[in-house]
Amino acid sequence: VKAINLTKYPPEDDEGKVEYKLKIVRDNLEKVEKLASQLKYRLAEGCGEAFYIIGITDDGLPEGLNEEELKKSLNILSEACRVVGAKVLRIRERRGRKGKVVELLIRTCREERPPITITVTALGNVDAGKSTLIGVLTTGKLDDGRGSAMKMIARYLHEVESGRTSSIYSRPLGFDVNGRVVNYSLSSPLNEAEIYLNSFKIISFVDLGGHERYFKTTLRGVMSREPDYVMLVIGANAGLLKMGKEHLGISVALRVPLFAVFTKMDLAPPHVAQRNLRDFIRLLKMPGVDKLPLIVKEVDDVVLAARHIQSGRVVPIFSVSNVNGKGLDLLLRFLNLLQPRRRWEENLKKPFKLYVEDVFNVKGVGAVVAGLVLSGSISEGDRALIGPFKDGGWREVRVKSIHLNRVPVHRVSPGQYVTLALSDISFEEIEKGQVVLDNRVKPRSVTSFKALVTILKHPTTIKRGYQAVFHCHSVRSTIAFEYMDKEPLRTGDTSKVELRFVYHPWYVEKGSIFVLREARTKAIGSIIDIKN
Ligand SMILES: Nc1nc2c(ncn2[C@@H]2O[C@H](COP(=O)(O)OP(=O)(O)O)[C@@H](O)[C@H]2O)c(=O)[nH]1
Ligand SMILES: [Mg+2]
Repeated sequence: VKAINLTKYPPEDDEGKVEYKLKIVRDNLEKVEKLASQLKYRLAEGCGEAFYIIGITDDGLPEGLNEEELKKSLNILSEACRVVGAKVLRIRERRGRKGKVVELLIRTCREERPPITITVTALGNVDAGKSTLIGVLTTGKLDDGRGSAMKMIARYLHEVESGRTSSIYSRPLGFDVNGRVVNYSLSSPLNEAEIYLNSFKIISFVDLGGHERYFKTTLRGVMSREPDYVMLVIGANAGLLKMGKEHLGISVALRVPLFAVFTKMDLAPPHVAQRNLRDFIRLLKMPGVDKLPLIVKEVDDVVLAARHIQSGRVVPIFSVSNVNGKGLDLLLRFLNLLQPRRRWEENLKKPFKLYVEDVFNVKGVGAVVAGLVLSGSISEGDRALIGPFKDGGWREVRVKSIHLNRVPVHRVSPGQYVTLALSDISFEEIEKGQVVLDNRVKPRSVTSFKALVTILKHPTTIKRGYQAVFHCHSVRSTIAFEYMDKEPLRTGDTSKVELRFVYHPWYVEKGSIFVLREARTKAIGSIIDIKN
């Protein structure tokens, strides 16, 4: 395995949101213009956010600048920022060969753009402190160790929520251009509409709300919301228990980068917290998991953590107390710097696609479906297809209205978790796992497909005819093994297989990653071909 050097900068990339500058000098006015247009490009690449590192060469060598050179460089860069309407934040400083190297975060302050949204799913054992941590982070009010943070959330939600019930829910944490938490300045810190309107970046925390004990809900939380990151929460006094280990396994298997938060630092005796941290680190380094722990102790580590977590190899580890607030500042700084993993804009030109994760019957409105927009966009009044139904058929429906973060909107785009009110169909007819598609596509109702499957765990052997539950996006359905290149299959085996949906056709695509599960069996696979 290739080692990652956390303190070295890789050579500069022409694409992307990171720019290196050794020194910025003013020769004439044109220079600022040129700098501004380059900045605009970097900002566009980062959806309104860019990183500038001053004092290093394009090869990533930290030369460093003296105070005078640095001041001049920053002045010119600030001018360029004014031209494009952006803000500069200094996030990290270190010594180079001849002086300082400064890392900057630049954000556009233009109002029109929607906030960058990053989905973080909280996993970990029941009682680890997940809901409390999310509550404390999103309200800014500390917990009393007896569940007060959650009770407070319930009170706030009573004000803003209209009795929506769902096993999985999300809570937004908004940051403004200056990296300040928007929630804390609101009279109701969980007012989604206000957060959405005032934030530059939103961390949308997904909480399984007590359902983390069920493998299938956990999978749903990780698969259908396509999180950018998993936040593995561990009680410092109890350590990573059995369920937490299972959650770590799921995140690793699905290749979702993760960070860990040890809570209850106020409660755990230091030697117990130390031992549990050591055990967790040992687990991270085990073959098959193969991660690089990064213990975050100071601001410097935060910047490294936010940069390197994206590789999927590095696992930043935080230690906090939800009761005395210790460590939360570093975690908040980290969240403010966290980058979206997926470039959703690339999916904008593709046909509309949304898997139905939830169905509601709303009084006076009718059938409402909720799900993540995976590609394309849809507007109020548009027609769309929904299906497949049990007989393989599809139905045309009309989108009556759209809600995003409880705010009515006319149009939605990829990466947004939305609800669509549909007409020409009734609530009873819709099933979770169906897909809403652009009505110009001719969708296939898939019954069989070829896949590459790896058996993560199975007590005996798998032969033809074996059945398990297939999980992909929000599809949950029984499949049967029709054929396998290698028969029988045992734990650790990887093989090409043919799978068939036993009771119901579904819409799945080549390249989709799925999980198979049955009693004590777990397997992961990817679809390589659709059969008809
Ligand atoms: N002393 C202390 N108690 C905490 C802390 N975080 C959570 N708790 C308490 O631990 C209990 C379980 O927390 P909860 O958020 O429900 O855990 P979840 O099941 O992972 O969502 C609650 O009574 C919290 O008040 C902490 O940092 N310190
Ligand atoms: Mg909870």
